Amino acid sequence: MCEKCKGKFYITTPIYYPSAKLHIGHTYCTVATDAMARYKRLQGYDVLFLTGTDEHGQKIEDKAKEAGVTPQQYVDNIVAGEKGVLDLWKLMNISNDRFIRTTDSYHVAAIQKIFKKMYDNGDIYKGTYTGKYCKPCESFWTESQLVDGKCPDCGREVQDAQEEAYFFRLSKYAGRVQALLENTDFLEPRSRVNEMVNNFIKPGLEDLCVSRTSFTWGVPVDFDPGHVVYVWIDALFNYMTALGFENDRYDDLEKYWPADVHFVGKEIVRFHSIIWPAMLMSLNLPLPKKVYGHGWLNFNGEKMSKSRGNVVDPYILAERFGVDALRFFLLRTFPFGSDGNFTNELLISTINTDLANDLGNLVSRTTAMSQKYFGGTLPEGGESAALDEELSLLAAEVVQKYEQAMDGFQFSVALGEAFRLIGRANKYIDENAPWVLAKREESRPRLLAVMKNLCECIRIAAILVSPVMPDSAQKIFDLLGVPADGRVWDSLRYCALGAWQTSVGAPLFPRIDVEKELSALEELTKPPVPALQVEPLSPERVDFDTFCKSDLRAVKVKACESVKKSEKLLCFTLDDGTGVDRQILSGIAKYYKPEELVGKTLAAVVNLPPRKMMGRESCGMLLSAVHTEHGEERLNLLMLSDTIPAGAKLC
Ligand code: ME8
Repeated sequence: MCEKCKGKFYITTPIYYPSAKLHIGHTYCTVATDAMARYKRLQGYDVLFLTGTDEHGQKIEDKAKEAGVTPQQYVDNIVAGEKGVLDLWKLMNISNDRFIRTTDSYHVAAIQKIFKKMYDNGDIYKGTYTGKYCKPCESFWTESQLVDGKCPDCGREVQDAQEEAYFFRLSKYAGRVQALLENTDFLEPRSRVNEMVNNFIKPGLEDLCVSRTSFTWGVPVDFDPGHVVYVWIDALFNYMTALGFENDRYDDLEKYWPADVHFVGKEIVRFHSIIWPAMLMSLNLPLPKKVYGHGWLNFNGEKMSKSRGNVVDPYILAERFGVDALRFFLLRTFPFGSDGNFTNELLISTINTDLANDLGNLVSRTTAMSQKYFGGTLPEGGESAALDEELSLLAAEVVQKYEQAMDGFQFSVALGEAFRLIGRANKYIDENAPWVLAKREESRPRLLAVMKNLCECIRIAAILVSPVMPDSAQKIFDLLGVPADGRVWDSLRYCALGAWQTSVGAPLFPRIDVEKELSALEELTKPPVPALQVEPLSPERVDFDTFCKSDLRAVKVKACESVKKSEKLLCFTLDDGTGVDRQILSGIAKYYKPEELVGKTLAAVVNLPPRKMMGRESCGMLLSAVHTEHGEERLNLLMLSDTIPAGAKLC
């Protein structure tokens, strides 16, 4: 390891199911992991940041079948296709060092070896599985674990399952896992420990079914054809195969394992804090140092899910607000360990308040004044005052608290600290009133010091926000002319009085018009209206005799005119074959000009009782075809061939 390195830091995200496009909830965890990886790199750690995709399992097999493609084609499209997982991480500026796909051949071969090792050491054995299976979660459950007869993780229906299967002796490790959870800080936040111990370990850990025979899209058990490895074994070991465990593709196991932290969503804490350590214990492998279970991002109070139609598209948000603003919002707003409620209003108000008003304004006021009073060149020197010392003490305190918060994965607290400094600096401008100092030549040394203190606060704040808003931080450094060695963690000591060369740029975070943006977003995220819609068929039956009572006839239009004071009605004079003119009023003025209908042969019901409309009598009804196109109602009169004589019966 290099001398300057503080040590290694191995961090992972869960590997995502490519069963549908990813939404902002998935983005949340990956952005958090990315910010942590960048923070550790900033501090001088040798970081390995792993993410990837978990591509096996029945759900994928089913989805591929539905789509009429092979499972491999299906996952390839969602992972590597347009606006797929890889595109999304690129867009979100995710700095992962490695990306694993569980369909990668090195991983598949390694999983087979791992499974065989646990079989050989007696921790995997063959038996019969009877129980319940939740397809969407790929989870097996015993009757007693169900909640109201449904999957305890997702609340959906479970299926009966019975088949010959391999089992992992999870029960054997119950005591050791419980001790690990209770006596160490392996699992955080601490509240999740009680949940695991009370809900899963204390009621009795049963052996875990770890193979399936009812589908084929998985890693085959090579010594027993027909069985595929349970997707969670396949998935969890990604954290090690991606370093080279049981394969030659990589050679980083010694350097990076055990992982320093696995970031995972709360619903998969059980797999990571019970099953994962038990399997590692079975193979006598070192355990990861920590599993951190973050909360869920809900949308307007509900968990995001494709089936509820409330998934928020990160592409739309990033395009409209900018990647850094979106990353910032996710980490500043929601405490990482708890659930958060995503709303468009909250997103916009956070951007306007913190980014446009506080940070953006501080940078633009400072650079504009530096330009105005000093042409952007701030030479060495100046006159300090007590206020500057207060700023410098605050900066030191902020850095220390920021570090403490980041080390505890409290992104929102850490960013709050950076913004405490930003807020104080904005107030410092008002207290020092540079525009007043600029009026007197003798106050120029003080004015110079004020400008440089502001630059220094901004520089420090930019370093602190850089793991979360990497591009914006670089833009800020550039605007202040900060040299490379002033952009790093080790330069976080406050030293305002060197020289600065600033420039003025476009606003970093333009203010958003709340009302306008909210309605634009609503429009964009509205479920698309189907291009063509017709009314559903009526479930009610009409008996034949009743139907035959309707007298339908061909009629010819002798004259047609609009009805005064009515926007809807046209009045038809019709030849119905009787020799006496028939008058029918019809509400179709929106669709036809009267003159274009004269001479046409139409279909009419002629034995309806007469009724008055706008003072005129209507004797019957013209038939038309109605449908909806792009949300608008369309109507076409039924036009018959002109060879059909007036009065011909329609039947
Ligand atoms: O669980 N808010 O994959 P996955 C916050 N393949 N986090 C959310 C979220 C939301 N609304 N929706 C999803 C899997 N997530 C497994 C992991 S690891 C060996 C295997 C998080 O694609 C979720 O909590 O269903 C999980 O941590 C991650 O996205 C991946 O979910």
